[in-house]
Amino acid sequence: MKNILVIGSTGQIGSELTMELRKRYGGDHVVAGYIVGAEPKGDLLESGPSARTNVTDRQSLEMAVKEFHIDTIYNLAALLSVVAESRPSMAWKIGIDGLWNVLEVAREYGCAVFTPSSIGSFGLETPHVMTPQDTIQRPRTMYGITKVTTELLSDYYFLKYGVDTRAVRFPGIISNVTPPGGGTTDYAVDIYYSAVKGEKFVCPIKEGTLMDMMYMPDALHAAITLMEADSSRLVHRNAFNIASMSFAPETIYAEIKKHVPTFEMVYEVDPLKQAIADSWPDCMDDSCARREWDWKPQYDLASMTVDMLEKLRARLGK
Ligand code: AKB
Repeated sequence: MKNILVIGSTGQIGSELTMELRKRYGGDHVVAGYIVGAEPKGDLLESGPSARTNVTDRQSLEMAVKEFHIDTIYNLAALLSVVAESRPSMAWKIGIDGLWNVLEVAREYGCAVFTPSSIGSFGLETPHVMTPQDTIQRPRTMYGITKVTTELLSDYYFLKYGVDTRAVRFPGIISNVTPPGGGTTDYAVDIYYSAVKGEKFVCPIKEGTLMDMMYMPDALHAAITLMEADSSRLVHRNAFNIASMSFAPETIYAEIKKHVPTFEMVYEVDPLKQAIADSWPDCMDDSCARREWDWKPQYDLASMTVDMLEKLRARLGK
């Protein structure tokens, strides 16, 4: 990776991934791609170049790739699972028509492409415990359908045209910088904000619902090391299961309570979120990622909780 374009650089993952890539590759070599209405600000704006790149507008992608001699594209443009259910055609337009544009530009200009998939690519018929790398997927949400299509289309461009496509299936990502918007796993971020603000947390997910989660530093490490990995070792490409922790609401609540003893949580289950969560794995088997590109997470629930509370307290002045 010499010159990198991050599409969706102001989103939850993009904002931190762009800064991390700039630390490693130099500010001038990492372009923050944004859409009108979500322009980069502060450090993101000042630490390197930015370019308007709307995945639904192929010309905007081509202009950025040509101007900055891009060889690697991180395509993070997508709607999350809950919002995709209320805007299915938009989810398809951004996730799949957009991906098509990205892959076509990558084919023409010889770029490698990372387009994440998710635990949302699995469905009710998927084995839920230690979900294998290669298994039944068949999701019934529009988010899941776009994620399975993303995996297939990315593999197609690799097999047919030799485009170097690689991806991971992200679990719910927990971070303290840019909040997620419209996901099923968002509760695991929101709960920390409530704890630090001294508010009671209303949990939209039922007790006992297990989902894979991951702390942002591990997610960034995965996205970067996979793209840096030796291609000849990769048996899989789109997309690798990666895992670091799996928990239910009562477990994260109990972990936070160790540090904030007065913290309270009540349940008010959201049926849409619950149905989506019930169709996702309890925990994934990530042995292929470990074997093929040495994936190894750093954080578990306890160490993530210490770091999240410390960072949020500092940022919110609590
Ligand atoms: C969501 O909840 O929609 C995302 C995901 C797990 O893909 N965080």
